[in-house]
Amino acid sequence: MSKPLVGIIMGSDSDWPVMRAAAQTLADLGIVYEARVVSAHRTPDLMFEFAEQAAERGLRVIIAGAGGAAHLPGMVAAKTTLPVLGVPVPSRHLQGQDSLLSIVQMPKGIPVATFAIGEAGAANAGLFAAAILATTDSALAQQLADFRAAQAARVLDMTLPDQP
Ligand code: RP5
Repeated sequence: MSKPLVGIIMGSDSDWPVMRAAAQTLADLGIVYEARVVSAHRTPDLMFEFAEQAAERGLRVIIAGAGGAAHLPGMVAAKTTLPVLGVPVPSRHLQGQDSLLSIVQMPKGIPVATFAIGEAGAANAGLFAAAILATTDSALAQQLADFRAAQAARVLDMTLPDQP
């Protein structure tokens, strides 16, 4: 098994049902990934270790999902120059708006690319990670083009039944 190119991290196993969409997208494209729980406030030392070692372990992109006070993507981005893609996970009380705002409002100097709240954001983060890797992998670029063509074909095939 080759080394993972994308690291998917999240603050809790409760984030996995959402973050699984990123993993599925990468798996569908044949991209080797790793997925694990790393919490900014509950395992801060592990978070720093993960971020510090990510590039030397061969990761090229990090996807970080978090809910509520979503400091995980920002703190990881502060400790690595790898691109960090943040996914706001829906939270219990504010439905992920807190996650979204706290990930997207990174102060100047340390960027986190921020995606939509929830599963669509996780899937798009997977696609965006693939697009980053595809800049140096023409076979993957072709796979992404094929994915889009198949998606377009599905839409072109759509019909609307029971029209009054
Ligand atoms: C965050 O707290 C996690 O990213 C999760 O979205 C949220 C709730 O965590 P649990 O209470 O479900 O473990 O750190």
